[in-house]
Amino acid sequence: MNQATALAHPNIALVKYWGKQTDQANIPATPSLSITLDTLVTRTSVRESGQDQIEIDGSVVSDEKIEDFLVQLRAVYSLPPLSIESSNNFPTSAGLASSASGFAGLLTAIDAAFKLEMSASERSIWARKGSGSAARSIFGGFASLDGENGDWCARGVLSSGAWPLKVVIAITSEKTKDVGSTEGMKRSEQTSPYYGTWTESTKTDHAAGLSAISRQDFSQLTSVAESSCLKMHALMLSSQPPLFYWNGATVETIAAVRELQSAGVSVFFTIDAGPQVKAICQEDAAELVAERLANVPGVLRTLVCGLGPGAYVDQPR
Ligand code: 2P0
Repeated sequence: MNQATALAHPNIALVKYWGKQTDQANIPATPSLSITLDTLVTRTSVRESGQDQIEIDGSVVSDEKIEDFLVQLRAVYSLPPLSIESSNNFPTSAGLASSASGFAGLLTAIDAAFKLEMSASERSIWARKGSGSAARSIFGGFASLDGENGDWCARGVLSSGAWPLKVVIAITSEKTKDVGSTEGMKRSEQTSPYYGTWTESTKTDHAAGLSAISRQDFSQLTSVAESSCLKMHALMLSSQPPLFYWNGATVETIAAVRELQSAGVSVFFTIDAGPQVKAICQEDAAELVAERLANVPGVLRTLVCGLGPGAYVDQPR
């Protein structure tokens, strides 16, 4: 029986991907830079079965994105019907990048179960076809998703151990988001007057972010990452109808990060397509940042993560 289990971690973008060059195959309109987390994990098991069945967090679901992904894979590889079981130890579809770890893990498990012998770059290209950000979760530490080597593919740019930053996640809502990223990106492209400026300026941010990471320059990374995040949210707000992912606690948490910065703490914030705030900080500041953010009114709880590995197969013992 062909079967395998893979573990994959979500990643948080520091320079954001928002917009596609083409709907098909998820070619991003912007290069992006991310950090892969530890602690948060998606565990995905795949096995040959009588018919396709997808189970997420214990419930059988019909998931169009996964079904489309399997159609694309089967156009190239001969795969039998699959039973897929995926579970997250964190809220699904709430701006914590569950589709990134989901597709990175699913592809890694399929590659292992059916001995497709893909390289990491090939796995990244395939994971991207499932969900753009999933391309980056194939790699650990700091990853870049760009089109520099032809087909858009992620690559590792710095290992997790080389610059062991911490991420404090302030959870401000456990609700599933109203507008998914794929639909939101399309809306921004079709309606925001700022879309062209966004895609152009992200190229500059990506180069500046790569340079900050290679020099481990925290203050440069702070400036690039906060600017990329706020520009993406400005783009979202300028879409029609507006994409408004924040709540009151999101804003309060940004204010708390600003206070910490004023007190000399090395920390910056980023926010994705959801209301959670991710505060990235130097290792020695993590405890203080977590304590401060836990006390922000409206923050339900905080999670503290380090940087983690790329998607990998769980070897049976
Ligand atoms: C990112 N996000 O770079 C950006 C920032 C959310 C905000 O990538 O349509 O779920 O499946 O390619 O990967 C979320 O988008 O979207 C995302 P699709 P995906 O992390």
